[in-house]
Amino acid sequence: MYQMLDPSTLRVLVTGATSGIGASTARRFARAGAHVVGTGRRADRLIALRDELGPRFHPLELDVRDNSAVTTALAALPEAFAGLNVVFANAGLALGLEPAHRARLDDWEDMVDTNIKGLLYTVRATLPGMVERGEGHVVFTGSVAGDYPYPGGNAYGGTKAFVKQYALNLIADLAGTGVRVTNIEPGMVETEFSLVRFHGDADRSDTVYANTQPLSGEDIAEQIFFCCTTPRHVNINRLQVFPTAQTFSPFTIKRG
Ligand code: NDP
Ligand code: 8X3
Repeated sequence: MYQMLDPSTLRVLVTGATSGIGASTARRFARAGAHVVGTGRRADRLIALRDELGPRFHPLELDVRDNSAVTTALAALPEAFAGLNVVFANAGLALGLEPAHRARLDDWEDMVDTNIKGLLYTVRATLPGMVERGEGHVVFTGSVAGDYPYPGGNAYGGTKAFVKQYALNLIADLAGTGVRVTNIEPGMVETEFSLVRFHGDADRSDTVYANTQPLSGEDIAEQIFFCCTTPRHVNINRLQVFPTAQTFSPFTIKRG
């Protein structure tokens, strides 16, 4: 019988655990017996998860854009959660869907600060320990937006292309260390993602998911759980996951 890892041996960090993919992933691992540290800026959501999941979940209010807060908090985890061996750097966002010449520069800056710099701070605060211990797994939430261009994807897709290439470069650096790296690249997942992208416009965000079947946070959490519980000699570099109702854009041709 094929031997998967025992999830109760996993000490998992999930950034962006207050909603969507991160919340589903925190639930998936904690319910399977792992210890899970969940972060985000909305403390009330983290406390609710702690109430739901019990003492195997440790809430940590954290803005990933604040490097000193990230470094300090992750160096001071309670004993049961220290010695992380899964780091899921998931916190991120898209802001706006305007063409580049009408996009807001502050939206672009916020995406770079969160999706790129926040992710780098998370990795830098946790990777040396995993290398030292000879065991670990870094998982990113990339996106199909980092693989395929689409109108309005401009800076958001750029940040996710960064994540994809950074993941591959980490794999190159970490060969032989016992630390593995996976970039999950989902298509459309129904979460608070579009509500955030459209700056709280619920009518507009609802239209994204109307009359179709998108992926759910649970769908992605299940893929992550699989990647993280494969035996330690197996590394899934990239995993691109679309709902069956979605695929690539055709080429655009302007005529006339
Ligand atoms: P949600 O908006 O539901 O969740 C985003 C999470 O990121 C929240 O927990 C939020 O927490 C956290 N977050 C955002 N900014 C910060 C910050 N500065 N500091 C700490 N936490 C932060 O969306 P998703 O679950 O869909 O998004 C998760 C990841 O998945 C993102 O990286 C997104 O780009 C990616 N993705 C999403 C897809 C989709 O279609 N939904 C498809 C492909 C990728 P809080 O606000 O409490 O801080
Ligand atoms: C989220 C998927 O296609 O909305 O990363 O950019 S998409």
